[in-house]
Amino acid sequence: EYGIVRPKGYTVSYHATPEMEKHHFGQTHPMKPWRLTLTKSLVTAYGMPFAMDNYLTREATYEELNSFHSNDYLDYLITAAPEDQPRDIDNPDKEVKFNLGGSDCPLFHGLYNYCSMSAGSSLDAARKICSNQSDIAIAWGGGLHHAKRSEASGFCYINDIVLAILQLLRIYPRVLYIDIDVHHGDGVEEAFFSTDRVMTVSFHKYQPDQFFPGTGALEDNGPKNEHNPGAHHAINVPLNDGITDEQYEALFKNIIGPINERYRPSAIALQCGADSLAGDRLGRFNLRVQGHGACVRYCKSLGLPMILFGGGGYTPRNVARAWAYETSIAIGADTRIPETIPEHTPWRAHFIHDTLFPSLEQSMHEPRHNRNSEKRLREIVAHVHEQLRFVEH
Ligand code: ZLV
Ligand code: CA
Ligand code: ZN
Repeated sequence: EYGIVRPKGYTVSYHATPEMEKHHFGQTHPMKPWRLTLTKSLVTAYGMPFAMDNYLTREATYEELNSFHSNDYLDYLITAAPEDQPRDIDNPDKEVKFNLGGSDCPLFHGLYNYCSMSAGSSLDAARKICSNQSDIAIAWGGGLHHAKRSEASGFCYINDIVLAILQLLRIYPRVLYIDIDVHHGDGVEEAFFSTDRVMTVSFHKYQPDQFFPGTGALEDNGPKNEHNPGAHHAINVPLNDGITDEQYEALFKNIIGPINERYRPSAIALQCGADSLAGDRLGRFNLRVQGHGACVRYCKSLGLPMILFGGGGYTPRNVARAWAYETSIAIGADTRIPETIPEHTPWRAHFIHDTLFPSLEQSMHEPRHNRNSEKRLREIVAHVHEQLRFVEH
């Protein structure tokens, strides 16, 4: 269909399971695992599975989760019961300690299964990259970048990205982590704070005390102690509301290009959080599906083995559009797929507009005022280039 064929000379793998998508965070919670079903339905309607290796995700094992997370956190996560079931009344302090059960990270039915499948998809993706069986591996169910070693945070319980990068580090000397979710990738940054084998780069809205998680200032570049190998290996790109495709794309290339030349990564881990799109329920940017996808296209052009992770994204129809389009970029079919959403797409009515590329006006009633001046963006690029002078190569 649509002339979509396997790309010549390289392999793309898609890691997912319908099991993960059945879970619910609760009626009013913005995270909707069902967006993964909508994504898969669009990918399938366009005929893309024919061009990829498709793997049904398994649950990650306790031992695998334990490669980053602590035993006491995992032990509690396994037994943690949702609000409507009898609780361990001896342990209210543990929920506080692990940041579980609040409104951001509720304890819902099947939570451990949801977490271990998200991690399983990212670990499978990493293993396919390590064994050279995939050149690009896709795990839209992963990308949960806020989770800490012993703490849930911002809708994230298990940091599947850290687990996957730890796998990559068994084979690849240096991994470049890039995060285009509208939120700061704090959990991944913190996990690799003291190593020079991972460089982390997050683009995000930054407004301390106003926007979650409040970290990721331009000047935060890793340990301040120069003797720590991780110094200068955390890059933060703090942005304001309303950034456009043109600005974001230029910024992305001006930052990732020089980082690639200076750091010479051997693999890329790209978190594609879709809450940076215009019209997202939580996001504040004016990115279109094309602008978000351009970041994936640019990373692909670097010719390195790469994992694509999901992440945030709270307007499911736009999440599905972006991740389906980015899947088409991975397989090199982006110029071949029609812009009109196929007639036979399940839940087609959910897309409201029948195009893969809604205009800003179609995405939101009134586009956000752009609060990013060209001057400030130039300062950000200059600061990042300055940091790179300290990076050994
Ligand atoms: O997209 O939340 O602002 C990766 C990701 O990056 C907060 N949380 C925390 C700090 C104090 N709180 C407020 C508690 C809010 C509880 C419920 C919502 C409910 C309805 C609508 C919006 C929210 C919400 N929560 C919006 N922003 C938050 C953030 C967490 C954002 C996590 C982003 C995760 C998957
Ligand atoms: Ca980010
Ligand atoms: Zn986010």
